[in-house]
Amino acid sequence: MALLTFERKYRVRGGTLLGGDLFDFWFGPFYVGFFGVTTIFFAAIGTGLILWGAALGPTWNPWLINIAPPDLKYGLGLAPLKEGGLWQLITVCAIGAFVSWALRQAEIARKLGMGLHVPAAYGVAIFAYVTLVVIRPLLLGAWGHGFPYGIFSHLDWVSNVGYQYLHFHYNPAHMLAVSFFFTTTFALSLHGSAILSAANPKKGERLKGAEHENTFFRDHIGYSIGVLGIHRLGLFLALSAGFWSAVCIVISGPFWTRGWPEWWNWWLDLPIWR
Ligand code: UQ1
Repeated sequence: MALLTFERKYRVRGGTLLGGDLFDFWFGPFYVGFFGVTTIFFAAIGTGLILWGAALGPTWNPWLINIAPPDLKYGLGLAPLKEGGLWQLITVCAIGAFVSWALRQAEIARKLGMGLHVPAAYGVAIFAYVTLVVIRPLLLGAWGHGFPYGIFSHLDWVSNVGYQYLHFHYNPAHMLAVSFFFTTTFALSLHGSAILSAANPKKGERLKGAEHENTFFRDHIGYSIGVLGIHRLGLFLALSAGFWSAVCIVISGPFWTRGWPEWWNWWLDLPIWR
């Protein structure tokens, strides 16, 4: 079935989670849906608040614009708008927009009778963000533990929080996260190159498929995970990277307050060395 025919056939009502038929239509190529409307709503208000916060600041240099979370003295309460309240509202809008977007993905997947893998995967990215700006600040007792919204300022935050634990690379969950990020890029480069080498032949050459891909890896390393398996592995690796990233920061402070190198003393203290 040609793509245009397919889209006409599958552009049908149903599969919505909320709002019934109300927003169940397309705007040009885009599905609207209840959660398309809520995404636009939160994204527009959030962007407006960011512009307001930027206007209050000393610069319009995009690298240097900074919207900071409240001072620690405000604890888990609401702060005045110009003292972190904007950051709090922007955070609400961001989470509203991200969750709306995930639910729009879920509605489209349901409409097409597909699995919910895409919204589940995107949900892990949302989880990592929510861990930084909600879960960890809640556990530490102040919104001021969230990261500031700004390009350089959030990099400075990462650097400062890292050095607060002396050497973040000794955080075992950080080690796992980094390893998963590297393995993800390695797997995608293997997979992308495998697909292009088979499915993008020179003019006049024959298209190759799964048999060639499987045989390449069996000849090369004695094992092929298969054309479905490589996508399962890729999803697992990528979600693990995001998951362990969230774990590595949420345990820093709430679970471990000293330098991360010191955490490894449990190894040096094992009775086998005595
Ligand atoms: C692989 O086995 C495979 O199946 C045929 C692919 O699909 C085309 C791949 O892209 C890759 C990279 C592999 C090799 C992966 C492992 C874990 C052996």
